[in-house]
Amino acid sequence: MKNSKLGNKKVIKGKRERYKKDAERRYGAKTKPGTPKAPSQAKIQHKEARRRRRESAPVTNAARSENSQYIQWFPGHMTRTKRKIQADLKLVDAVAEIIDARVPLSSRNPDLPSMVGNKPRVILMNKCDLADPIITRRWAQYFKEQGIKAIELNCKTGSGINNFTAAVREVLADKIEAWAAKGMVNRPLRVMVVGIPNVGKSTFINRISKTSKAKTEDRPGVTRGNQWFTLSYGGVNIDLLDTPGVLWPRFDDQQVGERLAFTGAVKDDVTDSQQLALRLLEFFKTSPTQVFCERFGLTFEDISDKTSFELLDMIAKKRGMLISGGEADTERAAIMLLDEFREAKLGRITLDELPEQR
Ligand SMILES: Nc1nc2c(ncn2[C@@H]2O[C@H](COP(=O)(O)OP(=O)(O)OP(=O)(O)O)[C@@H](O)[C@H]2O)c(=O)[nH]1
Ligand SMILES: [Mg+2]
Repeated sequence: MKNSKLGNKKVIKGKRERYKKDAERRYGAKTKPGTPKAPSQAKIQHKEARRRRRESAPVTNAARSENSQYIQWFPGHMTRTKRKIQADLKLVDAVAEIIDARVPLSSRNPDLPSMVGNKPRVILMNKCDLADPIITRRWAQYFKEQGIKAIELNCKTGSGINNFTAAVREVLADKIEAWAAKGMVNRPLRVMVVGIPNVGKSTFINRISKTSKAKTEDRPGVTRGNQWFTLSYGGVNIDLLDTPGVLWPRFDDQQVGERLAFTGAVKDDVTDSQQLALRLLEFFKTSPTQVFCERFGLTFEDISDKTSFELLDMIAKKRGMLISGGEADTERAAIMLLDEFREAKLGRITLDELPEQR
């Protein structure tokens, strides 16, 4: 048969050649494959602005250390998400702000009030299983005193999830009464789930809907668009809108950026793991814990006498992380240390103190 596979390929190739020639005639020849494309003027300007911002950024508090680094992560999709959140706000009755119980202050986006206005809001303190339980209780009390409805959650097990509908109904009490007066009895509660990246927004939705429809992963920046989920929980109809995690353009307090990098809300690619691990060790030097010492076979004297780098070196050697020549592989040890912190293997640690203790 004439219309063989080869024959078809030829026709397509011919078409492609024609398209290419036509495009070259109109827009000029493309650079040869392998030739790096020159950055556009806009890209150069963007990079230059970023460099200027970086240099002018004030470094505050504990971040003043030789191991401190400037942390920032605000990719374009976050700006788009902010706009989408504002646009979709009219579709919801309330906003559920998910925060990380290990950093109840640092994980609250300061731009959120301007994004969601005065929509009734509840705070879900998630990942309680990784935070210090006593401090989490104090934070919950603190929010209560501030007149903010907050509930403690562990979306890994579902603990605390049955308080969600009651909390939403409480902040929407007036609206629910008005709906009932109009005969709208089982009207779904429409709630937008917002928060910084990797705090467990999608995991919460999966947990409450008893499905795994929302994509989740142990890295920030997984959800890329707003998505609705319809469910019924304890006889209450709920529509939840999952949103991508949003940070803000600049951490004025670099300690905030650092803490968000420790907990995994900032993409690892934009930080230097070793410097970050050294900063984490500086935290353990000021607040040493038994669990930390035992895990790496260190004494409290080691922790106070040694520099963070010496500690990282010791940890690498104790874990057999060596490079050729028997030297410690501190880069590998740094990544391991951050991973273990994130999994609470170094203890259940809350990094943010309550305002009165600051
Ligand atoms: N230990 C613990 N891990 C949790 C909890 N909730 C979520 N996770 C984990 O946190 C990681 C991030 O969860 P996601 O639901 O993808 O987070 P997200 O907020 O939707 O993240 P983005 O879509 O990137 O903004 C996953 O590995 C979850 O398993 C929790 O309560 N405890
Ligand atoms: Mg998500």
